[in-house]
Amino acid sequence: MEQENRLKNFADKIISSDKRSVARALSIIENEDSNSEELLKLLYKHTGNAYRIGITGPPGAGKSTLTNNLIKLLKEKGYKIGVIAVDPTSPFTGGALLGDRIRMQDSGLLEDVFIRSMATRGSLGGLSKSVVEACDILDASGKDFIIIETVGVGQSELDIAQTADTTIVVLVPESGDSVQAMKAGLMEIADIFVLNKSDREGADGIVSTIKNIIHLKPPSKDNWIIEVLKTVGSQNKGTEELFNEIMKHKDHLEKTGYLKLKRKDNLNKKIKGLIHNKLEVEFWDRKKLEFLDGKIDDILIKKEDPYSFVEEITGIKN
Ligand SMILES: Nc1nc2c(ncn2[C@@H]2O[C@H](COP(=O)(O)OP(=O)(O)OP(=O)(O)O)[C@@H](O)[C@H]2O)c(=O)[nH]1
Ligand SMILES: [Mg+2]
Repeated sequence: MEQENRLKNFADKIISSDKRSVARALSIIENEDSNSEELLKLLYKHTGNAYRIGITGPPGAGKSTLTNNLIKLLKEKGYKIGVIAVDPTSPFTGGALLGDRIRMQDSGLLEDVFIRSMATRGSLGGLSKSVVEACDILDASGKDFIIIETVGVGQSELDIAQTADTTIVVLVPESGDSVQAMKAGLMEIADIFVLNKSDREGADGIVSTIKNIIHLKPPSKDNWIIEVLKTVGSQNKGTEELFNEIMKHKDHLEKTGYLKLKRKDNLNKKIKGLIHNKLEVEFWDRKKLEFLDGKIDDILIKKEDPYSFVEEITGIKN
């Protein structure tokens, strides 16, 4: 009972936008603390008001720089902003990471802006789950916009991007980039393309290439036309245009009813994901793990097959 009250007070503080409580809640989520679900239950009613913007693209494309520019602009317009930066795990980007923090701190000092980095640890599914839950916390705390920065290299990043209402894919004028992006599935998820570092040579050529690729794609169900914008993040050029395009997409999604549809679809996936996790965690008790350990060598040397084993351990026949 006392525990229940404490959690309720905690949730109320988050809803009233208390920065320290929001920070604590994000740690609880990130550590997959046992309290996290109880907290999320209390906050659920208060989510759904923030507009979620995903920014993804290859390492070093300028995602943090653009995020920083957007934060400043949104802030000037009087919006409350939350940012989740999903750290790349690659040790090669360690230096850039530190740079991220420094640049982001610029905006971190602003009122009504909450910035948090999250580490890519644990399982892949675990990461996107924590990131989405972190967004829910920021959402419940009354943010108008939430920006999620991820490096567009893996499946979990694509999952995260798909939970955003508007996904921005950032590319740069470097050879092979657009081809790489296609391979990484970034073409599939982009609502807006940004060619950053367009102060560099070859920018217009890449813009044409991206436009050609977009034209080859079948039109999206909601008939949204994907634009390719040029920015120079380091000079804060093109930020206003990017903001306008985001708002245009937001407006489009709202008017066509696709925002609701997209969120419903995400909710459906989320519930299925939660069930999947619950069942899996519950399933693998010590006895079953030992049972698998005892059998794995026999399966390896083909004395038994994995399908029969699964039938046996689950008791579910085909
Ligand atoms: N020339 C040029 N440099 C830029 C531009 N935008 C950003 N940069 C620089 O590019 C470097 C990488 O920028 P970040 O914003 O950290 O890129 P990122 O995509 O967030 O990088 P990761 O998070 O490490 O994947 C920094 O040194 C920026 O100053 C631009 O428009 N032109
Ligand atoms: Mg970054």
